[in-house]
Amino acid sequence: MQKISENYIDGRFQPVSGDEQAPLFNPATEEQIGIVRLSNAADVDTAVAAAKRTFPVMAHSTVPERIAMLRRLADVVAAHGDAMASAMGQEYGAPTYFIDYSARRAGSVFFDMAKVLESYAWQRRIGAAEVEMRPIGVAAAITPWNSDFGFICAKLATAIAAGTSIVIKPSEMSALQTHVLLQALHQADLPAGALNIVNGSGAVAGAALTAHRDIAKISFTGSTGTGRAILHAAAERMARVTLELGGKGAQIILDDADLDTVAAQALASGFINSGQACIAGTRILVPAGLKAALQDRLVAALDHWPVGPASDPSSCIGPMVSQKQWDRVQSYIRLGQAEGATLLAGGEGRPMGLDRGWFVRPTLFTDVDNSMRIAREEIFGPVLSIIAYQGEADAIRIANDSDYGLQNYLLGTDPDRLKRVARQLDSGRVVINGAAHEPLAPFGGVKQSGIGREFGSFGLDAFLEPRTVLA
Ligand code: TXE
Repeated sequence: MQKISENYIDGRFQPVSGDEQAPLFNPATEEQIGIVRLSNAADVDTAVAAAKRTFPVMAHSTVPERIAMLRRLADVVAAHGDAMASAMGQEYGAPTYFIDYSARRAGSVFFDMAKVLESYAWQRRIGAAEVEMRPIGVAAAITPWNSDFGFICAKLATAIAAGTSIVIKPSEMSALQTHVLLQALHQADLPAGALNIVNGSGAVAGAALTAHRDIAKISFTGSTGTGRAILHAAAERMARVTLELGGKGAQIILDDADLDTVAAQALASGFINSGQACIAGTRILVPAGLKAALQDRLVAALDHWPVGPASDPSSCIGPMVSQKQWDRVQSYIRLGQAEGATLLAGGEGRPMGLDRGWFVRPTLFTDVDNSMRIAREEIFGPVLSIIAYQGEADAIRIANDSDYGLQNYLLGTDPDRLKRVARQLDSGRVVINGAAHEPLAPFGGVKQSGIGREFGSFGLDAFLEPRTVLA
């Protein structure tokens, strides 16, 4: 059993002084595989003080120096791809395809940010004014458990590119993965104090970090409820925030779509990362006249989504991260039935043959009305709702009738129509026919999906403040 009892502060591993601990589990076996010591407010103070001391060093670094740091980070993370993949499988249980995407490609975000720096306009002339983009101050990042490496690397890359130092509090449920990543990051030889990572709970270390007077910027990915609490904490001193929160994406299937292709695509977007993804397309909107035909195809396509542990490379859906998340998904499956939705596939309990582990049966609800809670709330598991619509305008209305607005999906054949519908959707992103992720394009949501954008130059802007000089 692995014991994680150190933070990474000021360029070295330092013992956690807090005396609380939390167990770490393999979600596929429910066995305890580790234990992490949780930081207290004093540990957070130490980390913020180190970041504050180093801030001037980072702020005065040149763009070529930052590009060199980002390239070193990319190299060391790439070199640890196998160790990261193994930790992610053990502690999170992600299926192989997601591990390949998330753990083995985590370092690419550093290259992406280096690319942004090559052409970023730090000095701009606007009429008679000279505008200079300046690092915002010491940054904090709080990250969740559903893609530990991805979130940590993306936020770190942005901080380095901006010339700020950063304190990161990852999820307490991802301590083994974070530990492996840190072995890599340590080798990048960043200025001591540029990167600090504290293990700890949200309630203690997370709250201490977000309330800290020396933190000028908070970048958070996680639940909408916690995002709201962070926004309150930041308001006190007007700290800047980027919040990447929940989602309830719609997948609009237009009436000219090829249903065979669409069924496979809809499951891929709905079950991504075992359904534990803010970008999942969990509401499948289908023309009423095509509903029965699509349902048949969706049920047939479920055969391509076997559930199992990360150790089985054929698994496409892994376990939920924790007992708490498993219970939450089960409660939504019960709720859907109580609300009057029809269970088309799946249901409560574990899939056949998987008696241990927090595995969920991939579940399709149909006859769902968009006012039902299963259509309005983020479930964060492989549970999808099929909703029938009457005409294009109705589809757009239903898609936009949501408290969330992170990522919607469109499936159809007429390119002009797809673009026209996309422009009417109220979300930070719209993905047409399974188009690939564009790493430099802005990512983030509207409404309760969050505030601000990450990635590319938009992400960098959010770690900078313009100063205007009029002469
Ligand atoms: O999230 P939390 P949880 C959603 C998803 C999931 C639900 C609950 O719907 O079912 O949230 O997951 C830290 N001050 N998403 O409870 O609590 C916490 O320690 C500061 C969406 O795990 O938001 C962790 O590091 N920090 C999502 C991080 O916040 C606090 C990803 C996320 O945990 C804190 C994960 C506090 N008061 C869950 N309380 C996405 N957008 O992808 C907690 N934290």
